[in-house]
Amino acid sequence: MSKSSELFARAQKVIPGGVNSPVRAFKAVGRTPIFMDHGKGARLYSTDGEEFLEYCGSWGPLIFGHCRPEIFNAVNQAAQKGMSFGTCCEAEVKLAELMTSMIPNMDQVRLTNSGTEATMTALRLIRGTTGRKKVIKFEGCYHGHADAFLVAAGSGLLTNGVSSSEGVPEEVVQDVYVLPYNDLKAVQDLCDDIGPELAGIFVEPAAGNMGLIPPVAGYLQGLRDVCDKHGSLLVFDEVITGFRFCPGTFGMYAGVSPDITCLGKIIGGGMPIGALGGKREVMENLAPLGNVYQAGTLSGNPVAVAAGTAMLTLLRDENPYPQIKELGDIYTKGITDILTEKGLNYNFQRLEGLFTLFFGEGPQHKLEDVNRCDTEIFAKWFRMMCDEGIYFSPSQYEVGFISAAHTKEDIVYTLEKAEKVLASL
Ligand code: HOZ
Repeated sequence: MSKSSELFARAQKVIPGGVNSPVRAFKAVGRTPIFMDHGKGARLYSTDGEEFLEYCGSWGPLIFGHCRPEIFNAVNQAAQKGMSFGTCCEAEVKLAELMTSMIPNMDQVRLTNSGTEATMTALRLIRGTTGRKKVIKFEGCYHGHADAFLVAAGSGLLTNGVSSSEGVPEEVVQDVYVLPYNDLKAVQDLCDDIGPELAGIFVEPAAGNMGLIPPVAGYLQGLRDVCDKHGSLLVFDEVITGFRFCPGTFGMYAGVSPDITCLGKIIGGGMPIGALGGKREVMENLAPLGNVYQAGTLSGNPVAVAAGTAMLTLLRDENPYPQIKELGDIYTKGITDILTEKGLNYNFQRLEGLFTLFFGEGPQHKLEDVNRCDTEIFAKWFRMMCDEGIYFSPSQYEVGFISAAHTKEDIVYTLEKAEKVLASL
């Protein structure tokens, strides 16, 4: 019996489903989870000693791969001074200063412990600021696991074949309107009706929890215009996209400015952290200045913010984005050539370092398009690539991440394995 299987058997006795986050159970890919022991650069090593060239990167934040010395050393030094104070500390001010200097439309930022906390607070904040209840979200977008967002949500819910969660009272979601992604007209039509009562719109500016779905031309600006027309607030959930496209937000990359941006693990270089930030007049409605409440002992934790500061400083000073783009170009060409050569009707979507190979005909613009994909074939692809030592995010509904720790040789190696596996699916 492998060590991973042994650990999974033990885990199932003491942790529901044996996992602390559902996608990790590998239910959708028809095998048991691989327990990882350590990571280095673009590679993960399992407890059984297997080596994986990986494209999950802890779901995005590891833009420099595992254990980049500057980030590791920052954590080490901070931890030696204390793990948690539950008080103000200089390090949290430094990270906030850095973030607001890198993101022009972020006058102020409130640090949380996860992306879920950030979006949950943003929801309360837009309702508190506007005095309105109604919000719009999109099918297949995932904004963490706060009650109001667990309707037609992406990521683990889609992976497990359920669109909403039990335990969420109807009253909590009755003011949440769900529309198809990338369909601006649907938003405009609904807002002709509910516009004056609309607190705001939540959107992943490039969707990354139903596979990768870029916004169609004009979509994000259209959402901005709808919000402006009705006095509503626009929230970009950038837990997946933040700092993946440029040393700032996807909003900056796309040239559209939201009222609030939510960020997650990415600003902690892999440590647990989250943040919401935006215009001063909105942010100042948060307690203790305003009456919208949010709090947390571990918010602004000195170790997490030290990691984040090291990470964002590296991103700003090293600018790894052209390198990641170049690797993405090589991978895209390689995969599309293989698909064409083999006459396979699958569709590869990619933006810079984010990608998804959809096992169905494309393009994928919205959840309905993704739902037509063959998840059984995806599962087979995932398992066979694992056997070849390549680890992708374990669901058709998640994205892959290319990091600055990957090399051209890594991409070429991955393509060789992909060609072999695609030929035998
Ligand atoms: N929902 C996460 C990806 N979008 C997965 C988190 C995890 O299992 O670590």
